Amino acid sequence: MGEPAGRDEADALVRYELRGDVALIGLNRPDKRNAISDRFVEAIGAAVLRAGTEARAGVIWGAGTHFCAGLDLGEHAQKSLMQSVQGSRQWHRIFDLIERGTIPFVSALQGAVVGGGFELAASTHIRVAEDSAFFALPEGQRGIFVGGGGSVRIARLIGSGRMGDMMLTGRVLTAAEMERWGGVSYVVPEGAALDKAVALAGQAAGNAEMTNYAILNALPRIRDMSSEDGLFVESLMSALTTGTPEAEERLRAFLEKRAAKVAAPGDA
Ligand code: 1HE
Repeated sequence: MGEPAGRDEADALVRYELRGDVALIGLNRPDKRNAISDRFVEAIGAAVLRAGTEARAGVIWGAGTHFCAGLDLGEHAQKSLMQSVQGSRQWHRIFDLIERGTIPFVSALQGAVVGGGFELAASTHIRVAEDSAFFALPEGQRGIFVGGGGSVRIARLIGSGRMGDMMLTGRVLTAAEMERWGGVSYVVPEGAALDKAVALAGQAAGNAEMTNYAILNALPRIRDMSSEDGLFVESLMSALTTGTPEAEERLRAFLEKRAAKVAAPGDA
């Protein structure tokens, strides 16, 4: 996959680059297929926080031929029960910074998107998969369970029945199959995921900040509410976003014919 050049530290676990309004966060442990250790998940968290202060959207990508092989099983095998619980809780905290932070994230996926790698991708807001991407939850084969938020995020994304199928049978899905299951939004040819993800992040970066904040923080909460409560919170969020100076200017721009119209797919 086409990797970004320039400002990054090749020997760091995470590569970080700011491209305009978009922060590119690269998982950079290709010799271990980007398997996530304790130190690695901390580095991802630091990069996500940095992106939240410097960028208006972010992209998470993986160096090498695989996005991420999940939990570092070598490190995990050495853990006590309590360390294992604490490790999982730390993944939850850090992936929550992605899912319910201040800026939207797009993930660019190729090769293995496995176990914790799928959990990481599920914490991003948009998933772009290359044809080579494959998805699996081999926790059952390893004798463990998901611990990076998958039972919540992946189950809600593709349905707990399908997630259960993946975990029980070790089923491996192609990018096209995962698209049919709703787990990825875009399937692109080899080498095209990063550019597509950066373009989508750029689009999202152009939205009003408060609208993006509401998408990240109100939508998943409304999903967890009753319909009645969800509709009420929706009305409050709607009024709150409308009341910002940014919304006033954007609405005026449309009414004064200074803003782009919505174009039908395929239109220039
Ligand atoms: C690893 C890991 C890992 C690779 N932890 N070291 N995840 C899994 O069960 C997936 C396990 N990995 C694989 O099935 C394969 O490595 C891949 C399909 C991802 C890639 O295959 P391949 O042939 O390209 O690479 P490889 O030769 O298997 O691996 C290269 C090296 O990476 C090798 O180390 P080396 O020292 O022998 O070179 C592997 O041992 C190492 N490696 N994956 C540690 N995961 C928060 S809970 C989440 C729970 C889970 O994520 S469970 C799923 C775990």
